[in-house]
Amino acid sequence: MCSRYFLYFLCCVTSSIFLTQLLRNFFIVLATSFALTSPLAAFATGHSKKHVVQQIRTLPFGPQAEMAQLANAISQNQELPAAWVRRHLSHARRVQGLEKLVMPPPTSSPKNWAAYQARFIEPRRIQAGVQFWQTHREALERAQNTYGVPAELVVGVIGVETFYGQHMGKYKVLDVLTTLALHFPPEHPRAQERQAFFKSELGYFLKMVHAQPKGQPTITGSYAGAMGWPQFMPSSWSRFAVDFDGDGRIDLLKNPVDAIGSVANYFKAFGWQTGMPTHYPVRFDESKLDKSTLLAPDILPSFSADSMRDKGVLLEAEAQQHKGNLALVELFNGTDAPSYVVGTENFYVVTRYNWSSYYALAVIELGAAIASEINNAR
Ligand SMILES: [Ca+2]
Repeated sequence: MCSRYFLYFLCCVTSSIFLTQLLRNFFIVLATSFALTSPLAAFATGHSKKHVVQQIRTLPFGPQAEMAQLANAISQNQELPAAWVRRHLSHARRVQGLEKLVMPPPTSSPKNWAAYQARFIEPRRIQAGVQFWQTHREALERAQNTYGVPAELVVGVIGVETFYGQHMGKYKVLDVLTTLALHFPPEHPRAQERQAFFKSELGYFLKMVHAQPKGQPTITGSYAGAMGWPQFMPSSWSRFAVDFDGDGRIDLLKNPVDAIGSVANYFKAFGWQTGMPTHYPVRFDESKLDKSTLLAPDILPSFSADSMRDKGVLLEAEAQQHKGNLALVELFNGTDAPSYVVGTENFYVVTRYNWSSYYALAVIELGAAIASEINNAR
């Protein structure tokens, strides 16, 4: 009897636990699906795309002779204590798969401006840019007055670089720069030059860490070592970053106001000319067109407006009056016909941030789209 009651009791308890668990699981599933489908829930929990990162695999570096040589060179170039440099470099880990990321894209895959444009000049990024502009209106206007660089260019850069601080990179900068300084892929067409560049950037990075009293080499950034809201490389941080909110520190990782001032200062330093347009639309007089001569200097402005006209370029009235040299910029659209614009010296200045005409035009068009929304809202 006793055992029969006990069995009955056990059965009841078990089914009640089972039922409780079933109900609990049901509510968990319900809650989870709400969290994943409701933008408000995602916002409240901070669950967003930026938290979904692929795993970064690292290994210890191999034999230490090269590392010791690198440490000595950095110590001398940057005037840092040798033991301090060695100690910091001993924490670096070799990032796997980086070699593939720094190789130029295969020539078999044609560049595609239309795809670039669709990726960067799209409603979500424009909306985030409008919000950024409204939040930092004072800093953007001050940067424009201080450096002569229009707010829309600064907003365009920060939008293309990091989607307004949302994608600043998850690689440890110490790891990627040490990996590229010691193991740059030799098959890269400019391997020697690039490897020297990353060695130098690692030096600037360690100098930066050394200058901060509590500096820890745990800063993260892109796979190439670019950091913060504006994705500055360490040498750019050292040369062009400014304390634009006046709190006594330069912080491009967490301070968008410092980022705004620093981007504007960067363009000023590279020769931005206030009031000059970046580019003009273009049509061709096919009967006179000498495209090979026009494209030979690539994006370096090399032709006056008159000289362009003689080579078959039809410019609108404002462009015909342009003082200074111009460049015919060709942008491929995959297998479709290329797009063309005429770039000014200011277009060339934008390419000093990232050496690509596709990048420059994306930054300019994103900034213009956001500026137009801002002006319409006034
Ligand atoms: Ca500051």
